[in-house]
Amino acid sequence: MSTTIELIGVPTDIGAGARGASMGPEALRVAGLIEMLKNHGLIVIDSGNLAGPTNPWLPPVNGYRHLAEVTEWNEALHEASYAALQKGHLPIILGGDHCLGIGSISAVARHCRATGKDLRVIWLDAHADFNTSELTPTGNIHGMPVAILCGHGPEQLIQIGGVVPAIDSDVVHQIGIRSVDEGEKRFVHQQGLEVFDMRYIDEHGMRETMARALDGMTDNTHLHVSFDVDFLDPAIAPGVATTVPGGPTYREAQLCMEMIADTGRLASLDIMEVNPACDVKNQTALLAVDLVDSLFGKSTLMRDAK
Ligand code: 6HN
Ligand code: MN
Ligand code: MN
Ligand code: MN
Repeated sequence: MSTTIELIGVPTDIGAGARGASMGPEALRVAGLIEMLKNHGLIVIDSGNLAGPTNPWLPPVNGYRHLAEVTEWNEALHEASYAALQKGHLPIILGGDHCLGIGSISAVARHCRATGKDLRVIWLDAHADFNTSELTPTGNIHGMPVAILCGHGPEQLIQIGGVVPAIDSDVVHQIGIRSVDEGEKRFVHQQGLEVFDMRYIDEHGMRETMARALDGMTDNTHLHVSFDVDFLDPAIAPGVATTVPGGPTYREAQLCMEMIADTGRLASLDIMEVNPACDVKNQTALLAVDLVDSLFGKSTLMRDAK
C-alpha cells in the first residue's frame, strides 16, 4: 500500500437531488480524517478543495440535470486524481455527491491501463447508480456514474479519461444494494454487474459476501473502494440525502472494511454523499472516519494485540 495519502476535496452537490453534499469535504476534515490517517503512520497531503461551477438548481434537460456542470467538475477531478496516482499517492476523494465517481474511477482506470494493473472496484452503496437518461426517474446524474463508466451515457461524460468504456462492467462489485429503479434493475442484469444486495447479505452474512467480492485478487490488483455513505443503515448514518432503510449495521460495516483492509490492496478511495445538512452533530462524518480507520487496518481484535 502507498504510504502517502492525498486528500482531494470536491465540494459540490451538482449531481444530486438535494443540496448539501457540497459541505461533505469539510465535515470529513472536521471529523478528524487527517489525524486518523496520520495515526496509521501515513503521510497525508491535503490538497484542499477543487473549484468548479456553482449549483444552478435547474430541472433536468433531456434526462440529465446539470450535465454541463457535472462534466466540468468531473473533468477537474479526473485530472487531479490522475496526477495524484502518477505521483504514487493514494488518493482519497472527499465528496461531494456520487456523480464524482465518474472523474475518480476514470482516472484510476487510466492509471491501471498505463501501469498494467488489474482494476477492481468495490462499490458500497444502497443504490446501483446504473441509470441512463432513458431509465432515470429523476435526471440526477449521481444515479448514473456506474453506467457512465461502463460506457452508457452522454458523450462528454463517457469519454472522460480517453477510452470508452472507461471500465468493463465485470470489474465492479456492488455491496449493500437495496434501492434500484425498475428499468435500472433490468439494465444491471443485462450488463452482468456483480451485485451483492441486502438479501444476499441477509442470507449469507457479510463475511461470505466480502470473501466473494474480494475473491481472485492478485498482487497486481489495484483495489478502488467507492463508499457512498448511504450504504450504511440510516439508524447509524442519517447524514445523507438518499437514506434507504435496511442497510448494514455498525458491525457489518466494520467487518466489510476490515476484510478489505486484510487484502492489503487498497489503492484509491471515494467517500461520497456525506450531507451535513441532513446530519446530527456530524455523526455520519464521524462514522465514516471510524470506518475508514478500519479500512486502513485499525483492528480491535484481541488476536492482533502485539
Ligand atoms: N446515490 N436511483 C435514484 C436516482 O435518482 O437515480 C437514486 C440515486 C441515488 C444516487 O445515492 O449516489
Ligand atoms: Mn451512490
Ligand atoms: Mn446511494
Ligand atoms: Mn468477482
